[in-house]
Amino acid sequence: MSDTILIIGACGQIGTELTQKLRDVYGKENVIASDIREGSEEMMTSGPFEILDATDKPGILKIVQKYKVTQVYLMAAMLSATGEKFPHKAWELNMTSLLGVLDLAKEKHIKQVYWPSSIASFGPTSPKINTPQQTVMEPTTVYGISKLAGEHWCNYYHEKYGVDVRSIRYPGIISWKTKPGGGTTDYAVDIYFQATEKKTYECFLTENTRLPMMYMQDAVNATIQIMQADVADIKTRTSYNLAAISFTPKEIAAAIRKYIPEFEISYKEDFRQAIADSWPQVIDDSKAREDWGWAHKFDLDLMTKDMLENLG
Ligand code: AKB
Repeated sequence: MSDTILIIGACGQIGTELTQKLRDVYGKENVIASDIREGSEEMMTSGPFEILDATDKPGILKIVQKYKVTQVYLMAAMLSATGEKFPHKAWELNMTSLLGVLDLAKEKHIKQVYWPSSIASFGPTSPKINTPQQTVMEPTTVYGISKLAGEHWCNYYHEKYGVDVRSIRYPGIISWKTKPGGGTTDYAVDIYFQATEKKTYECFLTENTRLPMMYMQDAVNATIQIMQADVADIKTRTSYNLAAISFTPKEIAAAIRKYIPEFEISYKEDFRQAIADSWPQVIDDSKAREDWGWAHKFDLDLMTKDMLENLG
């Protein structure tokens, strides 16, 4: 039997592009997009779409049964910066949605689950350079706490009930189709929009704040690759470190200046600086590369060229 996929949170930054790619790969009728509200015209017309609250387990089950869904990609989440403003809401959304979907897999309604973790699951006591797959993890944001707890719930459901759940710790994701909302790495998306629109950008992080990042095409490919990998190759059931590029605001501004020489950046840090300072700078993702063959394609220059071509 072929796979039928449900994406929860399909209208978010990653969900939007993941949905289109999955529709290309699996056929549009086999990929059901869902979100709490309607999405772009492309999203609504390129395949089935359902309004769905990620925390509503009976509502998810109804859709699973209606379409005979076999795989769920749970992309709905409240990110780091918004999570600090609404800690209880962040915990409620991030944990209730995950436990509901894991239960549906445990109850054998679905066969496979994808759930994203994040570099936010690390904290200030984790090594900052070449942060290993397994190390000290003491996150200081609610988002990070929910991601670390979620990783261990995934592992628990796998060990205890045999649930086939797979996960990646995403770095900051950069894209031009849909903007992210409420994250700390969002500056690396906004900077491209402002560079093309206004030729200037005021950054909320300081110039030498280095963070792990990745272009959307790489993130979408990694997500589908881990889900398609042979079950024997998935040896980590908490979440895999995943890396591509690491840069600072000063370095991304210099990369943009190669194409827009008059571009200017200024710096005015806000509360997101403390979040960024608590995260790794460079991630060691050798486990993902060894176990299921992960390899990134986009470096800073290639990504900058593609972003500016698409936004220009
Ligand atoms: C955020 O900044 O909160 C996210 C993330 C790194 O998970 N982009």
